[in-house]
Amino acid sequence: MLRYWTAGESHGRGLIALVDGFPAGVEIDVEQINAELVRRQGGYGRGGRQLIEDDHVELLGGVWRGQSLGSPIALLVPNKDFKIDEMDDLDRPRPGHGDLSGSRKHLSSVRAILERASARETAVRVAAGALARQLLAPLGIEALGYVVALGPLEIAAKPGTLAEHRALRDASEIYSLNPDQDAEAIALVDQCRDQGDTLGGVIEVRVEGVPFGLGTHAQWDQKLDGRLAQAVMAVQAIKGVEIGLGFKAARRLGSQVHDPIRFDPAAAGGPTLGFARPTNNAGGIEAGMTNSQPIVIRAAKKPISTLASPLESVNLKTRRPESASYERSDVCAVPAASVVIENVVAFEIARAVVDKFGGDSLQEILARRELFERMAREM
Ligand code: EPS
Repeated sequence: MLRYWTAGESHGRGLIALVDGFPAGVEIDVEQINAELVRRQGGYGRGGRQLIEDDHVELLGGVWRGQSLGSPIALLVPNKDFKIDEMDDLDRPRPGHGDLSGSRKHLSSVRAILERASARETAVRVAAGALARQLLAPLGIEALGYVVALGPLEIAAKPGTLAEHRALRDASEIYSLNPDQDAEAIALVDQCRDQGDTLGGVIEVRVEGVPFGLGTHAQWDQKLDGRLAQAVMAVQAIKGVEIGLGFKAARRLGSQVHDPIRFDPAAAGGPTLGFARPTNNAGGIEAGMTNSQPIVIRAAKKPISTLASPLESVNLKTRRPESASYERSDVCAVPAASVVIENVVAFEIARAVVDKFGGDSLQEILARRELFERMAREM
């Protein structure tokens, strides 16, 4: 089974991920992982920490001569702002953060909680996801994440292919598919900064080139939609996840929700096996399995909970009312979160690929995918 764990604090020596079950024979390009880390540091609305950090990954094990070995892969993202031993505690828990619940749960300081709860940890989740994409690339599976709403501002995608969308997204400071709306979005972030407030938004990830049959209908904890929802919901500040039509499906009749099935013999040689779907309201997943249509998943990110104009709180020593503590923070990290979500989604798809086609080597995965599609075509 392909999986990973992370460790490390926001102001500790660094963040690590241990990726287990990664197949052998995958070309690993460290610069591609670093490019994702740089993207995560960017996007309009980020705070002072990103001016200090120069995020990059060090591969500590599992890769030799540029290829995965089939053994566990250890990734390190060092922290330049390593100062945990000199940092003060916080007395006034920030509403929305883990400060109050975590310090009660562990009978600890607030610092002991916030250092791990911080979204800094997402740097190494991005690294693990970017590694997993290098397994997906030879299979022709590609993920793209972008911002579709920033606070009240809806940002409609310009039409285009995945490659055109990638270029649009990379030209936008908001990481949206419509750079023409950047000025409006930037003005909104600036207004929030001036008011000492923060801004959330909605992120969409599309995965293309997905074969039939990733995930399963047979056991709840292996359904792909469930696994994706867990991976995305577990990203800091995410409060909602939708696949395909999501919540909109509940308000429509069945005839307006389900994607008709057609057969197009001209496409039978491709990953759809010729089964065409004129719509994709299912977001590429039916009964916990991929149906060869693009996977479409959306995440709602709440505004960051550290406010420059802090909310009402309580001093933990005196139990008296006081404003919440303030620590350096971002005004809007929605663009950065789109990088995180894109990469955690990619990791789950890679995990499902390994479950379906085997985990020992890329060569075997490629051969088994070809065999599977031939058998499914001929049945
Ligand atoms: C983050 C680094 C953190 C925060 C941010 C995410 O660095 P610092 O605490 O030193 O400023 O800027 O985390 C939060 C906003 C939060 O509330 O946890 C990063 O690298 O993404």
